[in-house]
Amino acid sequence: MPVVPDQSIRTILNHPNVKAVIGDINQEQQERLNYKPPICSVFTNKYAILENVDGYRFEIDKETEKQLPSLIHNRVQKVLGTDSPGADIKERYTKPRKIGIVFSGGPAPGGHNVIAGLFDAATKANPQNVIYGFLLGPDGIIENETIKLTKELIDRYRNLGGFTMIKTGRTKIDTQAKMALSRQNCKNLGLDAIVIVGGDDSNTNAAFLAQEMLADGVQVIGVPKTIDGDIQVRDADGQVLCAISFGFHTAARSFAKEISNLCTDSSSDVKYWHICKVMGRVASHLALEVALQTHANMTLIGEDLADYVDPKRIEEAEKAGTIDYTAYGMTLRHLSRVICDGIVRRAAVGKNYGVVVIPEGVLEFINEIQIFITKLNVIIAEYNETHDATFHKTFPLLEDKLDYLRRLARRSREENSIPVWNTRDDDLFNDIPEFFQEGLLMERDSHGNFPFSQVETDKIIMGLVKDYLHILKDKGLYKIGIHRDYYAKIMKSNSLNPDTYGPILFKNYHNQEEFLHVDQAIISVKTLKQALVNGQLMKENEKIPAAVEKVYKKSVPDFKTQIHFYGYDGRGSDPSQFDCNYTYNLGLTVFALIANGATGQMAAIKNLEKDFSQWEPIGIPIAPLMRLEERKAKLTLVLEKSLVDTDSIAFQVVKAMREKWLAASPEEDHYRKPGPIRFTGKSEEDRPITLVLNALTDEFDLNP
Ligand code: FBP
Repeated sequence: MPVVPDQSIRTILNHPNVKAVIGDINQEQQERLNYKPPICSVFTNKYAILENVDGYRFEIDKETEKQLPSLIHNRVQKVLGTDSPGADIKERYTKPRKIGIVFSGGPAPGGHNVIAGLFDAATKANPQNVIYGFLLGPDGIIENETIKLTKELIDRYRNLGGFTMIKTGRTKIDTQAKMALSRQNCKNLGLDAIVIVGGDDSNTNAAFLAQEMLADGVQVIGVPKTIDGDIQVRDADGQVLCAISFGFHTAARSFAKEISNLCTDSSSDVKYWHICKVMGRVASHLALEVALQTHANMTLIGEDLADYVDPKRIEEAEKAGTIDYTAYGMTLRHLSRVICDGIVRRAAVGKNYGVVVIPEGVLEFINEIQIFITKLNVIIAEYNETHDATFHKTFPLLEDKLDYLRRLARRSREENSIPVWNTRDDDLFNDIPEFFQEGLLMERDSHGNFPFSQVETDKIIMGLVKDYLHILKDKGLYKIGIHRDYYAKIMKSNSLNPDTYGPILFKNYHNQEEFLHVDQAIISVKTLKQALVNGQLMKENEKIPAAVEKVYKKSVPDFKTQIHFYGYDGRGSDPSQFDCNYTYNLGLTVFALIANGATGQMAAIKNLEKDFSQWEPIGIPIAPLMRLEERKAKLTLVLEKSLVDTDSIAFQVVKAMREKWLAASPEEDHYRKPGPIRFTGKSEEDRPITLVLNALTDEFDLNP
């Protein structure tokens, strides 16, 4: 290849056609940057005011009342628009302000638009208003790392994904020292308010900061962010205040696009089972939405597995007049059996391929694993509290950790106490594969959460599936169905009479099923020969007819998998229009709350499940939503995570469609193709399918 001289490459790079295609910003991105999200009608007025709304009820936790006395009686607030408020309101609304904003936890598509909405509303109210971005998450508040957010900077990120503008982090402001530094830094900056864009733990943190900073006159507002979709707020009577956190729709759409492509690929080369783990640390909302978007063959929903009881074993126990406690609660073994059942049934109709969706947090709902996680959480937290160095620093290697657990088990025997870790736990733990032991012993995050994304959940489950499929194969129960026409064609083209061999080869030859199933006893070429000899179709010393052997070999399944993880990719995706519009209006709502003196409130949009014209910006009180939960082995006040409601219409629809989407029948698969997130044009859906379905709740009574 001739070397291009420097001079020529410079000329090439300056060519307008080259410039047009190699620039950092492509046309799609330019369209995103230019896009102006529609605004809720209340924001078309010059001023936004707040009105306390009656008719919502919360069950207040005594402990929250004690710890957050100034916020516990906060009410739901509705944002209203006005052009002519009273002079005092006008003055308060337009007074110059300094506001700090921070991202906390994992990125979620739409975060930049929260900043853009806040900035636009703040500078519209008073061009002197200043917005600071705390860098790298809550560490930015503790360490006073900030940048002043300018219009130029914000304009570079409008409608774009990630938290790139100011980055994020997972630090929790959970000690007096960190709290004191945060207060001091906010005072030094002269802040009027801080906005915490985060998940359940970060919004919990927002409420505590709000209480703490009340004395300094610094307001704190939370924003419901997380792709996991587990911030969904209802009042005690089930009235929906926040149907979903931002970022969920984009992540689900992004995963669904990839998974739907795998459905297409897998049903084209018909040789792989694709195992897709999708993010969602605990709740399975993302997996549920992906199921609705793609109609993948099998989707596990953790919350559904948690409800599992083995009816057969209960019945047997009842007959025997005993109680079988192990019949309650899903086990990994049973789960692998459920998956195998689907695989075997599809194979029987010639489909030795398919797509399984596994939620990242599924292990949380498997009783036996949950017990390990809880026990190890306690052990690690207790160790960290009573020693100078942390558990993970002291025991960096798996062997060291196991040795510590062994010592605990031994001590439990000697002391005859009721220990967290006993010999039985130790024996069971030693039975699980090393990579899984390592996973279960991984360092918890600053909130004490178990890092599910780091655990090879799919490998654990699929390991068991593969083992069991081997057993089924050896028993002659896992076979690929042979199409009747194919069988007849092969036999005839080899001048063999299909009807002569059919009844010996297949157990269902005489019924009219489309797919023929090789007899259970035929599990090898040897047993095939035996069957043919016994059926007097050949002699012991003869060779099996090639066509017959070919048909048999076609019935022998090779279970091949491809493992995928969908998480960080979807989290970094550019937001869907739903998330762009949602987050921009959240930003406007944040300013309306701040400008009207609110604190300890979470900005939200009511009626997200309805048409945009019905969206209602509101402030939700965070404190009344808090519950005591065990974190790092201590009862701690947190915002309750919202799990998939197995009574919800969305789940019930998925459950009802399970058999159809498994498609263990000769008909075509029922895959749905959502396609990529489309920013322009009209064909993109305007809200998550889960929301569309659950919005019908009032129309149907599922539990009459
Ligand atoms: P947030 O709750 O902070 O939004 O993060 C959720 C999540 O995306 C989970 O789905 C996933 O388990 C986790 O973050 C991964 O965390 P990390 O970024 O620390 O690997």
